[in-house]
Formats: sequence, C-alpha cells, structure tokens
Amino acid sequence: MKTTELIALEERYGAKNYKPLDVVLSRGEGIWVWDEAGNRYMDCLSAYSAVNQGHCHPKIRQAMVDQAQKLTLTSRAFRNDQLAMLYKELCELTNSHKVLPMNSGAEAVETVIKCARKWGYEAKGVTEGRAEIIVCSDNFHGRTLSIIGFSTDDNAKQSFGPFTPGFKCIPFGDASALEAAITPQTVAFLVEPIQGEAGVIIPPKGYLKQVRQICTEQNVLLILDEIQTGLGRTGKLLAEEHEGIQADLTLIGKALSGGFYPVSAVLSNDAVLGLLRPGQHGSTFGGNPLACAVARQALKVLVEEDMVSNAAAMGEYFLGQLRENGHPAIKEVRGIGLMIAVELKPGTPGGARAICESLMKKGILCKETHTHTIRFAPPLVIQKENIDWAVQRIKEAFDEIASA
Ligand code: IF1
Repeated sequence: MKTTELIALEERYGAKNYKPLDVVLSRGEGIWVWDEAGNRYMDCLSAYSAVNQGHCHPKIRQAMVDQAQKLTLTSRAFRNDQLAMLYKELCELTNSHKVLPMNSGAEAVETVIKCARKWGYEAKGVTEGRAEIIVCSDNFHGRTLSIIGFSTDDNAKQSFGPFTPGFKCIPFGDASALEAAITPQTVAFLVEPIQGEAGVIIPPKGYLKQVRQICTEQNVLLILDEIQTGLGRTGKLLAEEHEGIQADLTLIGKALSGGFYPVSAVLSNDAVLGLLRPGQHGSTFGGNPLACAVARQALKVLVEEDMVSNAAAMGEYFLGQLRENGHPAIKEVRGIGLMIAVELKPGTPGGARAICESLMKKGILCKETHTHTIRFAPPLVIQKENIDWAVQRIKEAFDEIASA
C-alpha cells in the first residue's frame, strides 16, 4: 500500500493523540531507518531512547527469536528460567539489591509510587493515607492518571481529572526548594536526572549530590526516573553516575529491551522492594521469559560493544560540531552524552517543527519538543562520520529556514 493511503487510513481509524511526521517507516538497521519508498533516514530520536542499541540489533533479534520458539509467557503464577538470570545480571550491572520487572515506563513509575508509600507507612511511620511525594515542575513520567495528575503540562492533564492526591511540586534544579518542601509526611522525591520532555534540561552541577544528601538526612527516598537517561544515553550507564550518587530507587525502561519489546523495571538499593508481599503488585506480562531474554541480551550488547563510552565520546563530538556550526537562529545548544537539544530563538519562522520537516527531507529524523527545541538522540552506535554527515545537513536546514 502506498504511503499516502497508509496515512489516510491511520487518520481515519486512529485516535489522534499524536502528530507524527509524515514518514512511513518499514525497516531499520543500526542508526538507519527506511520508508516504504526506500528512502533512508538517520534516526536521531531512537524511539525516545528506546533503541539505544540501534534498530534491530542482530544479537537481540536472535535472542528474541530463540526465546519466542521456546516459551513466551507463563505469568508469575509459575517461575520461568529467564527471570532469575535477568535479576542477577541487572543487579550486578547497576549495583542494585532487588528488581521488580514491569512493561512500560509509566507502569514502573506507578509501581515505585506504590512502593514508596508503603515504605513510608511501614518503615518510616507516616500516618496511613497521608504520604507525600515531591516531584518537579515540567516533569515527564508517563501518561497514566496518577502520573499526569502531578504533571505541570496543561495539555497532558486537561479534562482528565479528578487526580490522585499526595503529590507536591517544586522547581527543578533547586535543592533548597526540596529542603523547604519536605515535611514529616514526605516519603520520596521523584525526579528525572535530566528532564527529557522539558527539552533536555540539565540541572546545575552538584544538584543531584545535594538532593541525595538532603534525602538521606531527612529519611526521604530518592527516586530517579532514568527511563530516558538510563542505559548509556548520557554517556554513563546511569545518569546518577555523573554525580557519583546512588538513588534508593531507580526506574529504567525503554532501552532495557533495545526497542524490541516493552520492558521496564524498578531497581532498589535498599529494603523498599522487600516490603512487598504476594498479591500486592504484579502484571500478567511483567517478567515474562520473552521480555527477560530480550532484556538480558539488550544489556549484554550495551556492555560488550562498549556503547556507553561511545555515547560519551560521540556525544561530546556531536555537541562540539553543533556549537561550532552555530547559526544566528540558535539560542542554545546543550546536552550530555547523546542526549542533545538545540533551542531556537523565539520567533524563528516555523519554529522547531519546520527544522524537523526540513531535516526529514534531507534524510534525518528528529522530533521537536515544545515549539522551539529540537532533540538529537541517535542510537548509541553512531560513528564520527555519521555525525559529520548529519551536521552538514543540520547546517543546511538552518540556512534554509533563516533565509525563507
Ligand atoms: C510518548 C516525551 C520522551 C520518560 C520518562 C517515564 C516515561 C517516559 C523520563 C514513560 C516516556 C516518552 C513517552 C513518549 C514520548 C516520550 C518522551 F517526549 F514525552 F517526554 F522520551 F522524551 N519517564 N517518554 O521520558 O514511559 O510509559 O512511555 O514507556 O509518546 O508519550 P512509557
């Protein structure tokens, strides 16, 4: 079927909760994807960092096919031979004590909210029903009701209430605001190490270290949502390593499967997960053997192929090249590892969307966030010559927009 027909069908039958670029992809390999007509594009979004390992990584694909031929789903009513190995490998890799596997990122966030509250009541001694969790403005943690309830993005939450109580919002990057917001009922502080959806917002140096210290002193759990920043994206396995800290609870998802399958997890570095008892949480698909086999291989190639240090090196190079090829329409180029954003000056014609449309025609796929920021987050397997190729086209796109 032709591209235009597929788009028309999608528009006719689908809910319009997205506004995708009109490119219909049918194949991917490494940093490249192809559309129906055979045009090749460099993927600079990586499915929002879910395909850090590159599209259709052959080893992950093989693990998936092999496992699919043996056993896919048992439910947690029975044990399977992949789960224990994923637990062990994930804990060893991330220096965690316990794991709770789920499917989507939002489910991991929901899970950690439950666990933090339970810890608050049963370990910290907060009065039942009064637990508070502190979050940051401009957060993005997913799309479920309790999560959007503490979003500060009107478009994400408008007309979906009533919402779950028990959340308190403070500015991001301000450690003294955290200190001031904590009360005896505070059980946790939930934060992204770098805010993704907000436009790759990097907090001031030392922020996470201060936050860690405050949480420890006040007996508040530090929960880092590393669903987007984790698994190599920022040039470290976990973004917390940039400040040499360890969260009490860490959320990972997206690249945990290398983009093959929804797999997420809550990692716990203390006794929080140990409080859960049978029947208190779960999911039909969470921890299934197919998910575990895929995740094990996705982690394995990340380490074996040294993708984390490649992200650090290539991220630095990409950032440098973008800065060197500056353009009067650019307000700021920022990033860490391969989590990069270019922010346009207000009033740039067409905003970030126009640049994304233009880049698509030149063979680069990326996505605007808000109206004036373009994110560049290619798979972590990108090489120097690929970046040179991309930067040339990015430069052209800017020149065209500015002269339009
Ligand atoms: C969409 C954004 C990225 C996340 C963090 C939890 C989740 C996400 C830090 C939930 C998901 C996605 C979802 C995707 C767009 C995307 C996104 F622009 F919305 F913010 F990546 F930057 N925590 N982020 O970034 O994970 O339930 O989706 O598996 O289309 O909504 P999920």
